Amino acid sequence: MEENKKHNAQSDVNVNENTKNEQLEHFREDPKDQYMTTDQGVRISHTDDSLKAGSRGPTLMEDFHFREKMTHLDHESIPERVVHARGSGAHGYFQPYDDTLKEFTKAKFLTNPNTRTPVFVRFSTVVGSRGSADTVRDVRGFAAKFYTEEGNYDLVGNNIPVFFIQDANKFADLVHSIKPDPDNEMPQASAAHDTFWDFISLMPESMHMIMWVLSDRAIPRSFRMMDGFGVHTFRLINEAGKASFVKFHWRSTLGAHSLVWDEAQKLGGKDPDWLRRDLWNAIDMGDYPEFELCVQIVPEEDEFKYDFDLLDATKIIPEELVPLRPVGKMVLNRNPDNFFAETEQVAFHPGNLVPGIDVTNDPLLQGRLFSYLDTQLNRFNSSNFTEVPINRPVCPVHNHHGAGFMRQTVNKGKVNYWPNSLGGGEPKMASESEGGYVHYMEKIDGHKIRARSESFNDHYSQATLFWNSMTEPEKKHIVQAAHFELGKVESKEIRVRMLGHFSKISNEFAERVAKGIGVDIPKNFDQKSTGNYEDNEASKQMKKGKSVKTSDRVSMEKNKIETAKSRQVAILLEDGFKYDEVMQVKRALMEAGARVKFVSKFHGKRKATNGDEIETDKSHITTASIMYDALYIPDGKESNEAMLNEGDAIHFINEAFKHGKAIATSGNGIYLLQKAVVLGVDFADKEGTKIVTSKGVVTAGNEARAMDFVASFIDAIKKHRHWDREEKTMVPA
Ligand code: HDE
Repeated sequence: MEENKKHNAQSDVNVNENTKNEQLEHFREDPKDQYMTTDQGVRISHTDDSLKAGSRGPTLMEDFHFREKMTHLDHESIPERVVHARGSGAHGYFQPYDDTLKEFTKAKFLTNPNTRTPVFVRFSTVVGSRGSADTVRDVRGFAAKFYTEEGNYDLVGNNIPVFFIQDANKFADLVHSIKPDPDNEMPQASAAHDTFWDFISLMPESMHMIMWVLSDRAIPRSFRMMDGFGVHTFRLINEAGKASFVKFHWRSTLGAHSLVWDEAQKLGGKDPDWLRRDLWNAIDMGDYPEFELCVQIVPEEDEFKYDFDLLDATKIIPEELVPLRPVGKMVLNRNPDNFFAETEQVAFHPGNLVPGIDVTNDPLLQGRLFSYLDTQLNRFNSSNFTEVPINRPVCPVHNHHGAGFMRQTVNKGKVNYWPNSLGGGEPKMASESEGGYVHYMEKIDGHKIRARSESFNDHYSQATLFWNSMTEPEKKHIVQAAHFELGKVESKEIRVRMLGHFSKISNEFAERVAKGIGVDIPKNFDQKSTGNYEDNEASKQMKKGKSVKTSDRVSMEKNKIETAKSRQVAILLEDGFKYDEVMQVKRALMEAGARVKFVSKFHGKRKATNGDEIETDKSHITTASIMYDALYIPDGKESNEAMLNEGDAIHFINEAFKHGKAIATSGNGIYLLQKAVVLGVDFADKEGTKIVTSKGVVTAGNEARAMDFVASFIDAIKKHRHWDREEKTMVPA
């Protein structure tokens, strides 16, 4: 039924999506069949030598082509974003499933299932500079620009549903503490240094966020495999003017999956573009990333019903209290044509709102409403950045902002003010019924005060909820992350303070962290927040509000989506493998949606036992096990024996094993796995008919049915990582 609805919604669409493409087309340059010209359109006859007075003489000032070319290069960069500098973008569309959200909002793009709204999404890391590695431990930005018929709407979110601080006035301090130190500009793209943990250890409000940042959420396997969150509570407004509170969520249809920390660090060196490349290749190959937009809706009258404040961005609304309601799907189906013009120049702003969506008084959101426009002015040096193609709305834009650097629009006539009679009073105002944006008329009554509400003054409950909702492997990863991060902190005082906070979250957690960082948990720890908190009636009401102690929905493991779609599988082989088996496995993997690469010692052709050949895609020099989700080693005595004598092949196997990846082999390959010191798993008898799956290692005797073998392998791939293998510490890699 639900599926049908989705299907029908796709067939009869008013493809607003094309409007954006046409709009952009005018600016898109295609060099096909064209001459190279100067910026003035003059054809260039030669671009490889500058104009000189004699072939050994000085360059002449009159060389307008050289001067123009050089000037362009000299001015090619714009200031990188102060945070979220490193990002990757993609085009796509959003389409609602049905019109049922009309009950809550009049925003057409959320309620008209016949409209596909074009979107541009930019994923990013936060801390590192533009050229930094993709796989560092960090929050990921998840910013979406919807080019709706009623103007641009930006949902500028993250892949973690809460934030470090409650008030925007602390943002500069947070950013300074986490960015490289001001004296030596180290470390790059990492929180693992004294200044960050010093700041955090004095900021109890950051504890919930810290738990998420130490968790595997902060090292996603792919931008396509992470969830997104609007973080703040926003408002939806319906046709009748009634408001409801709302939290926005993006759910990846591939599920949320992560790397292993060791893998993330190695990828940072071997392929710093890992996440960017993954997104680009997936779109290029037609594996379009998909995200379901969901909302949590809280009626206005329930504002004080919970034991946390909806305006506090360090809190989630547990889904057990308010379930997610699916709204529609976003599909990212087109790579940008030009990184600078699109991904670098796109300018997001949480204040880009359309009728039907409004903000709340969340003090973090309020600060953001100032910052984004301000930061764009620094980056673009002009308020005309809204005219850059990637930032232009698809609906008409008419106003009297007529000047400034690089103004594109040529406004006609004498009248550039309002009200006017000489211009016939146009462009005119729109009433609410004509689509005019009207701010929600919230009643405000209060003293001017530098303080927060007392209802913001609980910094540990949801950090505890997060810890208590994790599976054991997830807890283990959080502890290991804390060992790394705090292990890099030189000040013992800061480490002790962090243990104090951790003991308030969970004694078990604090004790496990303490073991790895060489300091003891402090007694009677009480680090007060630096904020001023003012008691009020609303806070009293919230103290008695509803809560939950755990929330299964915050665990990635408990919500794992099992799919082999777009998983990367390495096939390791040398001369003398069994051709038919390889082809059968490859075909089945591809049918399940996985992607396959042949890897051997060198690039070139490898010969099978029957004489057929396979061209390898990668050599051990150009790839590594960390670039794959699973490993298959085909049977073949000669091939397997060659690998036994190849350090790189053995390392590949060991590392894939250590990182919990699905591994499959049959016949002689079993002997290879055993010799490669794959420990603590059961193997099939290599001459038998049995298939054995043991902790994600699938082995089959050479009499086993190939199709059953592949099916077991695909099942193991679907599980993503087999953490039960981590129990073994004796894996060299
Ligand atoms: Fe941002 N943030 N932020 N942020 N943010 C920026 O704007 C800021 C916050 C987020 O791909 C900047 O254009 C303040 C929360 C994303 O281009 C800047 C505060 C969330 C991106 C800025 C926050 C975000 C940014 C830098 C606290 C999740 C990248 C460049 C009050 C809901 C967008 C720019 C892109 C970028 C300010 C906190 C998400 C400086 C003041 C919370 C995804 O304006």
